[in-house]
Amino acid sequence: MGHVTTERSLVLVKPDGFARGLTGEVIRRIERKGYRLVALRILTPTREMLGRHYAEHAEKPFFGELVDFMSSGPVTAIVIEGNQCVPGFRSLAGATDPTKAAPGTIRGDLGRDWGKGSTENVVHGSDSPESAAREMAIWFPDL
Ligand code: DAT
Ligand code: MG
Repeated sequence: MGHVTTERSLVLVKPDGFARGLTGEVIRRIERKGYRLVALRILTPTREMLGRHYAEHAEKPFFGELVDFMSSGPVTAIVIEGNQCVPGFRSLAGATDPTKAAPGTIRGDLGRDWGKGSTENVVHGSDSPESAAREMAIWFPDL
């Protein structure tokens, strides 16, 4: 009965997507897919928040550049809801590298390499329900 279990995912329209005016386009795709918006806020994340959000990548060579980029301007943080929306949004988002992401996906249609490889890739989506719960506590502590 797994498919009757509603779940939530944490989506971010990253600073590149926000600055390019793509928040509405990302929300449009989420809503057309049939997922429900639960919460939404615009904020410039602190490095402390990003250290928690990207804790799994703290030792990666790209971590410093990732935090610099993610703290460079406003993001739109969104909680979405719907059966299997965690893998469903990952599918909408496409592959991490926007150069390789398939056409039809958010990253494939709206993203590209602007000189920083995979760093600027328009959106974030939780990779598991457990990650979603952990991330929602960072971005929506009152939810
Ligand atoms: P995803 O966002 O698809 O879940 P991830 O969790 O592996 O990807 O990495 C988190 C973010 O870090 C990703 O959205 C962009 C950045 N990133 C990942 N791999 C990278 C790389 N090799 N070089 C530069 N940035 C990278
Ligand atoms: Mg990830």
